[in-house]
Parts: sequence; C-alpha cells; structure tokens
Amino acid sequence: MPDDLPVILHHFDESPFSEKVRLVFGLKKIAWTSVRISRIMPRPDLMPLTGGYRRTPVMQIGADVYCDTQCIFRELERRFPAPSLFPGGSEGLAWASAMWTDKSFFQNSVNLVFGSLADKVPQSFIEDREKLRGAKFDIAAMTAAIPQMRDQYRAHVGWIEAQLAGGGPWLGGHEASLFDINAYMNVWYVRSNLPVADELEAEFPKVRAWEARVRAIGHGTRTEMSTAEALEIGRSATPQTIEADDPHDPNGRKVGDLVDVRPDDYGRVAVRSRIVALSAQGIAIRRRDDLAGDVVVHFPRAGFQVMPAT
Ligand SMILES: N[C@@H](CCC(=O)N[C@@H](CS)C(=O)NCC(=O)O)C(=O)O
Repeated sequence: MPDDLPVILHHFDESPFSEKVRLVFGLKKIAWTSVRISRIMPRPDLMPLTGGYRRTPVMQIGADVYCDTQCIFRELERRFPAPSLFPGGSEGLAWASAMWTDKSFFQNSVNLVFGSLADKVPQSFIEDREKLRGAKFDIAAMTAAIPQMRDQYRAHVGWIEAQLAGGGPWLGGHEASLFDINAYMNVWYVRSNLPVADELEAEFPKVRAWEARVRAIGHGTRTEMSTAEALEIGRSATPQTIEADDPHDPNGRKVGDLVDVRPDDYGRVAVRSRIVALSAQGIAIRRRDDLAGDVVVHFPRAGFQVMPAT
C-alpha cells in the first residue's frame, strides 16, 4: 500500500457495526481517518465511491472501497497481520460467529433498543430504515415485543457468560479475537442506548468484566476528514487490486463478467459492474464514476448475492 493512502472509515459514532471496526483499529493499533457520514440517506459523497451500497460502515483505502465489516476485517488482517484477529487457530469460528452476532443477536438488540426508545425515534429515521428494510419499521410492534426481546437478549448474553466460564478472559481463551469483537457489538449497542443495560446484565458478572476488557482495547489513533476530502482521495488514486480469477468458482464466473452484487438481507441495492477479482470469500468489481473516477469496490461472498447482469 502506498504510505500516503490513509485508512478511511466512513461511519457514524452510534453505529454498532462501525464500533466493531473501531475496535479492530484498537486491537491492531492502527492510525485511521474517520469520515463521519449522516445516519440516514442521502450520502452524496459516499455513493459515488460505493456505487449505491448504502450500509454502514464502509472502508476506503485510496480508490479501493470495502463494503461490509466481514470484507473490512479480511482486508485489515491482510494489511496489518499483527496482532492477528485469529489467535490460537480461532479463524473459522470467529468468522462464523458473525452469522449469530450480526443477524439474530443484532435483530434482537435493534428491536429492544428501538422498542424502548419508542417516540424518541425521529420520523425521518423511521422512513429511512423502512427504505433500507423494504418493510415497515414498526416501533409500536417493537415496543409491544419488549418482554420477548428481553428474554431473547438474556439468552444471547447468557451464551457469552457460558463461553467465558470456560476459562477466558476472552471468548476464544487467552487472547482477544474477532469472536470477542463480534459479540461485544450488541452489548455495546444496548449499553449505549438503554439505562436498563445494567439490570439486564446483573446476573452475568463474567460478561460485565469482559465488556470492560473489550472497551479498554480502544479505537487506535483517530483523525477526522470530511466526506468531500475522502471523495477527492478516491478520485485522485488508482485502485490497487490485482486481477484474480477463481479456478474453483462453482458457477464458472470469471474476471470481466458483468454482475450485480447486493446484500441478501437488507439494503438490497445492486451494484453493477465487471468482476476484477474473485474468491470463495470476496468479490471485487471495477467501476468508473463521474465523481469518484476509477474505483474497485469489494464485497464478501457470505451474505451477498452475485447475479449475472443482463
Ligand atoms: N452486514 C453489514 C451490516 C451493516 C449494518 O447493518 N449497518 C447498519 C448501521 S450499524 C446500517 O447499515 N444501517 C443503515 C445505514 O447506515 O444506512 C456489515 O457487517 O457491515
């Protein structure tokens, strides 16, 4: 990586998925550049870089743009291998843990938070998240479900307590890993928003001590930049991604194919372009944009659909 290209995170401070990345910066002691984006659309300086992918966070290094925390972590581990996110042979389970922490555990935490905030949630936010989900963001239903959500949250946090009972002090044993950061996101989110967090965790002393340990990892060294400056960095840089075919691609996809890439759950905006690199865990597509210039946008494979574009 050319030394003068900053590691830029497009995020907002309240975003739990962004908190995961900020902690990985802390774990790896990375100096990074924070670009604060709006909590709701539009994001006119970011969309030219992503091609329409609208979830938060997004990482940018020059003209390479990384969408989704899974993709961001893979790239950070590649560029900054020490200390590893996967000490002691924990890699497979650490990746897989996100399918619990980012999906059922997260949806449960979201419903608990917004059901509890109820009429404090601005209408503009509700409308934005309805577009994101393609479904009603039904605060009244979330409020009605609070007792159920407490039960669910308790069960999830109970699994963290059970895992820590195996010895700890981290979920994978002696060293912090991505497993800790994935699970912590939800505990951080509930604590940041709900005064009842203490009460909900009272019966889980190991979780409380672990939570303090994860928080102490910190966020690395952060400096601020505007959205416009980040777009300018993208426009003046050249993508660094090297073309790479995947000889084992089960669908015979190859570099140069025109595809639509979109998340398979929410925020299902398709980004259309030609493949530049492909593997079992990642897909990169090259785009040309009037405002951003030539960029390569990277996505993970798990949780994303790749469809031939016609
Ligand atoms: N799987 C995605 C999920 C990201 C996600 O859901 N982020 C939330 C914010 S924490 C979001 O995108 N909200 C809508 C938005 O910011 O536009 C990831 O790991 O990055």
